[in-house]
Parts: sequence; C-alpha cells; structure tokens
Amino acid sequence: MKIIAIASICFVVACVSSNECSHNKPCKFIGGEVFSEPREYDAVNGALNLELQVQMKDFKVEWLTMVRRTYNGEIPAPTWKIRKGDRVNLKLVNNLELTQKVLPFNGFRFPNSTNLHTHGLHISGEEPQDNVFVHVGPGKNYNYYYQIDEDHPAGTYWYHPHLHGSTLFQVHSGMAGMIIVEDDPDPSITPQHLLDVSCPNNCHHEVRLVFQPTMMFVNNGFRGFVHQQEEMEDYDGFRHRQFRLFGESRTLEDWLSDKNAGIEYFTTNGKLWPTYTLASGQIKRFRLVNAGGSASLELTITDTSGAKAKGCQVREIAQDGIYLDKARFQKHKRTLLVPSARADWLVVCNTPGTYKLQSVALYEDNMSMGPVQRWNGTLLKLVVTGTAKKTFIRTKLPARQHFIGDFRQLSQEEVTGRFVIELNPWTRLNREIFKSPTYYRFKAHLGTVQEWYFVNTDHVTSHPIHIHVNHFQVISYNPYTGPYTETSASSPNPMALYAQDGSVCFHQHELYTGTDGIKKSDDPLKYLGHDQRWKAGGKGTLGYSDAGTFHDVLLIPPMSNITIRFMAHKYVGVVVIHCHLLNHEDEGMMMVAQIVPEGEDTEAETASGTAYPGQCKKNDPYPFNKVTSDDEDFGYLIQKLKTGESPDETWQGQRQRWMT
Ligand SMILES: *[C@@H]1O[C@H](CO)[C@@H](O)[C@H](O)[C@H]1NC(C)=O
Ligand SMILES: *[C@@H]1O[C@H](CO)[C@@H](O)[C@H](O)[C@H]1NC(C)=O
Ligand SMILES: *[C@@H]1O[C@H](CO)[C@@H](O)[C@H](O)[C@H]1NC(C)=O
Ligand SMILES: *[C@@H]1O[C@H](CO)[C@@H](O)[C@H](O)[C@H]1NC(C)=O
Ligand SMILES: [Cu+2]
Repeated sequence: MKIIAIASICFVVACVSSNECSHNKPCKFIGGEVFSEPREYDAVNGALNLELQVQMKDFKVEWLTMVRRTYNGEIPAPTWKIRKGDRVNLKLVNNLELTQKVLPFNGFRFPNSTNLHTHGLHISGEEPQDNVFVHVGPGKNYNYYYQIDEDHPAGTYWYHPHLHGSTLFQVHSGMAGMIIVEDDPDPSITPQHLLDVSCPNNCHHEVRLVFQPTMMFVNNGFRGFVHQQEEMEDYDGFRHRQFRLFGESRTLEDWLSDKNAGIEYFTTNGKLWPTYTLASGQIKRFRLVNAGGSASLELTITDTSGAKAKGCQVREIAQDGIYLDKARFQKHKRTLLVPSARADWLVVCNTPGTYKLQSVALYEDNMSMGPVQRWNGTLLKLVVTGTAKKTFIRTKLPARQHFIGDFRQLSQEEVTGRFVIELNPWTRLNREIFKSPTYYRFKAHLGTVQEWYFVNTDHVTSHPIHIHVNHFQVISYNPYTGPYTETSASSPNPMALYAQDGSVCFHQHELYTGTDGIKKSDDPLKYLGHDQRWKAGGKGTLGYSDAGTFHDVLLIPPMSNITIRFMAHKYVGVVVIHCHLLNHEDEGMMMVAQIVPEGEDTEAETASGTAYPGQCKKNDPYPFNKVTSDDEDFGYLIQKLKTGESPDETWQGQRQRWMT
C-alpha cells in the first residue's frame, strides 16, 4: 500500500509539473531574476590572451531551451577589458561541423562558418587584425592579433561574427560580447567624477548591458529566428518544431513565431528584464549595446506607471564609444540605439523606489526615423534602496583625440576627398550588389579629412549604415535633390531611379531593365524635408543625430542627404561599409573602400557602370565642386564598352530609351 501511495504522490507531482510550462506546454515568461554581468577577460601586462570556442550550447530562459551558436557556450559572450596600447591575441576556434550546404553568394549561407569583427575599434582592417573577409570554416581556427593604438579612444565597443551570409544568423543566435577600452586613470585626462564611477578603480559602479534579440521569433515582415533557422537549413535538433504542443497539432516553433504569443524579446545579459539594485544618490555608469542586426531601441528610464521617471536622472556621455563634448540630457527623454549602436550614460536615482529601463517607440518620430523595426519593451528593472538624496551629475568629459576632434569648421580646401554612399532598395549600395572584398568603390589617402554623403534613394526603408575603421562626425542634413527608386512588388527586377519630377533617370541601377512592371507609389516624396525638420529640432526628431556627434553607425532615413566627415587616420587598407540590418548585409548591401598611402593612385570603381552615385541625369565624379558635365555624358558609356566586356543590354537599352 505504501508503495502505491508513493507512486500516486509521484503521479501527482508529475501531473503538477505537466501543468507547468514546458516545450509541450508553453506559456508567458516571468522575467525579473537577479541581474548579472557577462564573464570578463582582462588584459594583463599589456596583453589579453584569449581563446573563443564557437560551439553549440543550450541557452535557457525559464522553461525554454534554445540550442544556439555561442562563443564559449555563453550568451552574451565574455567581455574583453583592455587599455590603449594593449595587444589582443585571440584564437578563434570553430567547433561547428561541416554539414552546411553551399548556397549562393549574397544570400543566407554558411551557418557553420564564422569569423570575428571588433565593432567600433579604431584598428587595421587587414589580416591578422579586423579583416571581416577571413573565413573560418567548420573545424578550423584563426589567430587574430589586434594592436590597440596608444591613442585609442576609451569607450564601449563590441564584437560579433561578420561572415558574409551568416552574420544575421550568428549574431541573433547570441554571438556577441562587449569590448571595454578602459579610461585613462590620470585625472588630468579623465575627469575625477567619471573615474569615480568607471574602471579601472571603480568598476563596481559600471553597469554593463548587452541587449540581444535572442528571443525574437516572430517574423512580422522582418526575420524572426524561426525564419532564420529555416533559411539556413539549421539542423533539426536545434529547432523547436521537434516539440509538439500537448493536445494540439501545432509545434513549439509555430507557437513561438505566432504574433499572439508575443514572444519578441530582447534579453539583457542573457536574461529577461533582470532586476538590478542600486543605492539612491549613487551615480552609475551604464554601458549600453544594441547587439543585434534588426530592431532599434529607444531607451528611457520610466517609473512603474510607464511615465518618464522623475526620481532618476540620465545623461548621455558617449555615442558609439566616443565621448560627447559634454554630458547631455536625452533628446526627447530617450536615447536611440539603432542596431549595433552603443551609448554610455551617467545615471543617478535620488528617490528610492522601483523603475524600469525600457525601449519606448513613439509614432511622433516616424518622419525622422522612417520605417524601421522599433521595439517596445522592458530591458531592466531597477530597485533603488536608501533614502532620498540630491546627487547631481557633472558634465565635464575627456577631450577627444585629434583624429576625432571637430571637423565642422574646416574649409573646403582642408577637406581632401569626397564620396557619395547611395542607398538603394534590394540591398544595393551605389547601385550595385556586393561584388568582392577588393572591388574598391573609392580610395582615400591616409591622413586626409574625407567628406562623404549618405543619400538614400530608397523611399520606403531606412538603413543603419556602419563604416569600419574610422568614426565619422555628423556635419549636416541637407536638402535632398536626388532621385528615388521604385521597384516591382516581388523582385529587384525591374527597379528604376526616377528624378523627383517623375521622369526616368538616365543613369540607372545595375539591374535596370526598363520600367515595365514597376509599381509606382502614391507618394514617393513623402519623406522629403529632413533638412528642415533636423534644423527645427524638437518633437518628432529622435531619428536624427546632432551636428558634431561621432558615430560608427548612423540611421539613414528615406530620401535623406547627410554630410559626414572623418579623418582617414593611421590605418591603410580596406574599409567596409554596410547596412547593419544584418539581413541586408548578408544579401549584399555592402561595399568596400580603401585607404592608401600618400602619393598612391586613388583610381577606384567609383561609378557603377556609367553612373556616379547621387546622380540622375547629370554625371559628374565631383558634383560638389562645380557641375561641369552635360546632362547625358556618353563618354562613360563608351569607356565601359571599350573595356572588352560584352556590351550589356541594360546600358544599351537605356541609351536607346534615352535617345528616342
Ligand atoms: C553545424 O554544426 C553542428 C554542431 O557540430 C551540427 O550539429 C550541425 O548539423 C551543423 N550543420 C547545421 C546546418 O546546423
Ligand atoms: C509603444 O508603446 C507606446 C506606449 O507606451 C505606444 O504609444 C506606441 O505606439 C508603441 N509603439 C509601437 C511601435 O508599438
Ligand atoms: C507611424 O508608423 C506606424 C507604423 O508604420 C503607423 O502605424 C502609424 O500610424 C504612424 N503614425 C504617424 C503619426 O505617422
Ligand atoms: C546633398 O547635399 C549636398 C550639399 O548640400 C549637395 O551638394 C548635393 O547635391 C545633395 N545631393 C543630393 C542627392 O541631394
Ligand atoms: Cu539596410
């Protein structure tokens, strides 16, 4: 009888646990567990020696186990803490197996191959440093040696895989970690109030927050993880469709990707809205990373009612690792972090209580942001203990190095190189899809100040564009006089550039085949006027950056024209330019420029076929000096035909169309 009794208790226990959440009986998440930070690897005696193992690992959040590609089995990956002048010796070991199919270039492929990019570090883009064209296949290793310059800016950076084809998949799997370049402990370089809350001596006041879209399953027009696994033909044992829900024909994968389940979470240091406890009146230094490739975050600290928290003060001190001139208030009470962007904050909560760090996406910002994936949700719970205090935040920040000084006041003569980065739909940059790591679209001399323009001919999508090696300074948002692109609804072909008066441009995209089948939009010029909205400032302008701010990634809204400047400092070699909506990057929204030594030839593939970027009917490599060329410059067309390539139909067709 006793035995039976025990068995029935066991039966009851089993019954109880089957009522709880499981892979067969999914339910909402609770979140709120105790806050923790990623493991940290520190440089010792000027060197950080580390090994990162790329391996599958069970990543658990409450009842849900996700089998993910990781660095060292950890999500987020370990933080590297280094100083200027240090050397990083990294052995990247790829433990994944060779079972991947080889799918086409500029598509989603290579789930089990990898490499590593140090996002935001001012470092050489050449091997064995930050060359993102290195391919570390399954079972292979690679030794990276990074020399951190004596002049390297202290700040918040991060690392992630950057293999063309699997960048989105691996980053969203969870492969991302923070890099901290520590502040100089000399108070004549770093103001004391900052040293008081920062490493090296006050690391306990730093709050490191790696936000990862590891639990974004819903497709929603963008790519949820379920969709990514499908595209990558990921091994079935890693997928959630192997679990069937109790009493239903649906699988766990169906449930996770169902909008109504609402499982669209960013994790914070691998947890759901963990709880961080701090003392009232104590200033903390937050390091915030949007370690993803699709959704933007609009960060604010709110009280429990969801209103902006009066008891907490936030000041922004750095953008993308680079210190601002002075600590500043948040624009519209929020800090925009597009995918891959970082911010550093000083935070003090003087009134005890409970607060939340949230992302709040307001529609009033639509015109400055354009259609981007915006995330609403909680990232961190803050419990403030103690009694009411009156601590205030000082504004002084470290001076920036000369190569990230201030380029706003330079004369036109001091600016040596000019280039236009044109964004087009269907993952084109400068009218072409990514061709090769040595197909340089522009070359700049080392040591020069460059003035580049971002122009977006895509009137329906914003793109966060990231430039490797050198940070750039926002100079101005200009009137947009350029063309816009219309496409067919379902494929890049046909795709055509139109002037703003609606006439077809003479200079077209590589895939232009005429305008038959193109779906013309009602209001393609809807987003015009960024220059005026930016100048006016105020409500609804969260999507814009302020003049003078340095970035390594910038949101480029539809129909915009933004001037940036940067110094091609220290490093010759490849400079990768790409969209940080990482599905766009994998699909070819990437191109390369090169920095060459002084005196070397700067001839590059600036034009696409016969067309210079930013142009519709005029064709001029230097449109900013003076417009000299005539509307239709057939010289370029003839040049192209002379190169021995078979005269491509696109250009012939276009020429005929134009001439008749
Ligand atoms: C990738 O590697 C893992 C781990 O070795 C293996 O189980 C899997 O089958 C491989 N291929 C794919 C497409 O996931
Ligand atoms: C986010 O939530 C706010 C309210 O807190 C709401 O006004 C806004 O429309 C939501 N945004 C999105 C993109 O759902
Ligand atoms: C902003 O965009 C959202 C989503 O695209 C849309 O639902 C909303 O109506 C827009 N609001 C305004 C004020 O333009
Ligand atoms: C962008 O702005 C610059 C400076 O105002 C101007 O010279 C250029 O023509 C503009 N380009 C486009 C495509 O609007
Ligand atoms: Cu993009």
